[in-house]
Amino acid sequence: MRIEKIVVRKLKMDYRFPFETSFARTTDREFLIIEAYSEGLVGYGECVVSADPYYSEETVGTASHIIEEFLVPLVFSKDQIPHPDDINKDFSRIRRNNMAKSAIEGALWDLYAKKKNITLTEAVGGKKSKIEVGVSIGIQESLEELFAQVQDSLDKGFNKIKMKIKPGKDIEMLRAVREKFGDIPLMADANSAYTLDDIDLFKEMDSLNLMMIEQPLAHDDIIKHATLQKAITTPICLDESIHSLEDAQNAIELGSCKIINIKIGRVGGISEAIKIHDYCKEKNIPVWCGGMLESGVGRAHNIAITTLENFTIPGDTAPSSRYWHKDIITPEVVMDEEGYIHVPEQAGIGFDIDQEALDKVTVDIKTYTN
Ligand code: OSB
Ligand code: MG
Repeated sequence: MRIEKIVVRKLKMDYRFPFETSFARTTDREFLIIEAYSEGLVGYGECVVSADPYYSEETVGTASHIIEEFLVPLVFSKDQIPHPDDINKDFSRIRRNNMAKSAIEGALWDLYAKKKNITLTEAVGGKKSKIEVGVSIGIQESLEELFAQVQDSLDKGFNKIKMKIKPGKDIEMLRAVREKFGDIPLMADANSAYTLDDIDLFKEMDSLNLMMIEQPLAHDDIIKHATLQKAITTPICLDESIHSLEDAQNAIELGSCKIINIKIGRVGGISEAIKIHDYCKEKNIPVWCGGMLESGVGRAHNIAITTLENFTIPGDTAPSSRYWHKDIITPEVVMDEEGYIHVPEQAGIGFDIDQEALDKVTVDIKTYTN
């Protein structure tokens, strides 16, 4: 395919409620939506950055710069892009900036699937017709609020409860939830808030029978996680530390984790996500799809990769209504009572863009023509 035009929209959307992690409390989201045009079709990609560099180093500003100055010119320099994997190879010359790359690559994946008149799920080689869903619950002020959130999530049918933790709001809250709700599928996400000095805390957590503890140590660490994993029985799941297949290979080789959270944006796109999935499958390391509080466009991409076989643990891709008053896709992402999202059957990402809703939350538009 030859890309004729790329549109970069900057969006600002308010969450239905504030979301607190160990690194920030957020009430709204600034991010980018990419439109890639070719022969009357449009492919959509989401750049899962935030306004601030607290989860990763990328922001709306850095991603816009990399997209405008490097990625768009690179895409336009190609007369034909036979497959999205090809653009992944071309982008590899540019170091990191994975969320920026992933946004453009994601739009090309959608476009590729639409051109072939197949679903994005078929394009990535996924087989499932529905995917199992979990929920990520932010840090709550009080135990009462936490209990209410957990109860509500169980009532809605979510198949995994992930609790965000930080020092001072960790083992007591996890223990309280375990005692009140019994043997529910429960895990914790620390977003790098701890060090090896906290090893005794993690040993104590072993008694809570958590499904896993996500990213307990530094965002760029693989070595110390191996030390921690050897000292505890709870599986460690890496999120922030894994940016590529190479990172995944190193982490698995060193025994730094027993599970990997794959986020398309963090690893630079769907092509790399598939490579990590395949490698983990070969090594018997289960994976699940993480979330970045995406709009429906990012959610649709997440649904597609979660249909791959080794995504055996429920992901964080919850329904649109959990986050947004009004999502930018139609229909919105919904979940059935058993906590499954049914994979859409329409070509490409499988959802239409709600143009009016999209225009309403667009704060800036840049158009690049080839
Ligand atoms: O660490 O998985 C994370 C949200 C923003 C940044 C990082 C993370 C998260 C979540 C929420 O856990 C997942 C979601 O509901 O999309
Ligand atoms: Mg995480």
